Amino acid sequence: MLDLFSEDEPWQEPLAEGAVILRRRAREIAGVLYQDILAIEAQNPFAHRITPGGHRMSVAMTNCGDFGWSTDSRGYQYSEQDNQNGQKWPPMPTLFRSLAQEAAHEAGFSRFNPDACLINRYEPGAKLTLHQDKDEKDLRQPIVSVSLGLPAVFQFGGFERGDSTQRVLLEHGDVVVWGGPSRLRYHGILPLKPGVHPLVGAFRYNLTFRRAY
Ligand code: MD3
Ligand code: FE
Repeated sequence: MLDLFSEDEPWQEPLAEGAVILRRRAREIAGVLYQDILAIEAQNPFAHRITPGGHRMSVAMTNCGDFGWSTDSRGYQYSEQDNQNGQKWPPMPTLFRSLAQEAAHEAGFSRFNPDACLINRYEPGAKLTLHQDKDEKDLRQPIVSVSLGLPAVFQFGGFERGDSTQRVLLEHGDVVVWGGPSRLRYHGILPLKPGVHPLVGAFRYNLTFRRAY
């Protein structure tokens, strides 16, 4: 049969100015990415942080790279050490860095060199409320996100919290590059539906590659 469009191959979906979804882009390397996540977890376990407002986050987090993002009673920040154990973050695996750089390049950002990778782990019911990512020094640098495991409904809003949002399903292997004007849009993740993924079990993982400094 003539195969005009195969879902085995990655494809691009423009989402908004500066934002493009590279569907399934990380599928073939997902197994290795997952093993890398488990090795990072062994050095720096996932933790549910407490926000400055005193709320326990439903998403569990760890980081790798020169800097890691975390939150505690003092606020939100990037730091070279984990404030929970005083240790440096595990190094960013070579495959993580090359995936992020290639994806950014494919989306038109040729000089992206991340110094931080935040790893979010969602269990069923876990969510991320609408927020902006603006703790990074140079907001002209994009963010690259990689989704693994269970699917999630992503909310993509405008430049003010109350702006209307569009909903986009992010699935296993999807990579998204968020730059240009989209960099400061509000976004979030709706509560994860229960399920079991053949590679990662009852979780969704999201890697976000950033240039913190
Ligand atoms: C749009 N993570 O870690 S990834 C985050 O799926 C975060 O865990 C979500 O939002 C997750 O900050 C969403 C998609 C994403 C990441 C960063 C963005 C979308 C973005 C930055 C600016 C605009
Ligand atoms: Fe975010």
